[in-house]
Amino acid sequence: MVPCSYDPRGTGCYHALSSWQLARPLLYSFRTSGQINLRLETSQAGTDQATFSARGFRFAIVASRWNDALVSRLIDGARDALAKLSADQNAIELFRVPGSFEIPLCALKAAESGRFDAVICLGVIIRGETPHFEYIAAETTRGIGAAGLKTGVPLLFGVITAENEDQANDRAGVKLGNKGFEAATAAVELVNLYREAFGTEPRPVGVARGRS
Ligand code: RBF
Repeated sequence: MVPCSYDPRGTGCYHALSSWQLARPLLYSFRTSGQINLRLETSQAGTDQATFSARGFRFAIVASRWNDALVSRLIDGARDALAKLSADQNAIELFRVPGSFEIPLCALKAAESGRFDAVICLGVIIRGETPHFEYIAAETTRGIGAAGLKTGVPLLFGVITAENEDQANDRAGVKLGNKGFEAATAAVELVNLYREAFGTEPRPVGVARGRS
């Protein structure tokens, strides 16, 4: 049971978290205090508790303009998640690029700038009548993954690849959650995980950490 819902259009109740998140051995629950409880699902439920918050971390959102009506809803979802988790509003920067194909390079530059703890990539790719869909989707996915591995900065994949507009619509806040909200939530989880597990500190506001 996930008590958090994301329903900007008021079309009904559904979970903000996708099935893969629900299937994981971690339970998420949002609190009004702007923190997420992360609980390991064990027979001793409640004993392994960690809490995470976006406070003090800096986030870039890289979003395409192609399919703008849908992508704008992903951006709203991402902003909403970060606000719920107490991110500073001036710690979020939005970069718009023409299409999803351009997301990886902009995300790489954002990650390399040293100004962000995580980069949230948002786009909508809809299958058309030509093979472009395959090429753009594959290159966008590969490029975002490569940028994350190259820089060591968590890059979140909030790019919808859909057969048609209805499918994309469902994933941009109508029936199947909002992939922007989910990507931003995952970003906050990761920056907290990396700080806890590997001691990666948040980047001080206004101080760029250059490439070494
Ligand atoms: N960009 C998207 O983000 N989503 C799309 O569904 C999409 N479809 C495209 C279909 C065609 C035939 C072309 C030529 C481009 C498409 N793009 C799409 C734009 C692409 O990501 C990129 O911005 C442009 O190709 C310019 O490099």
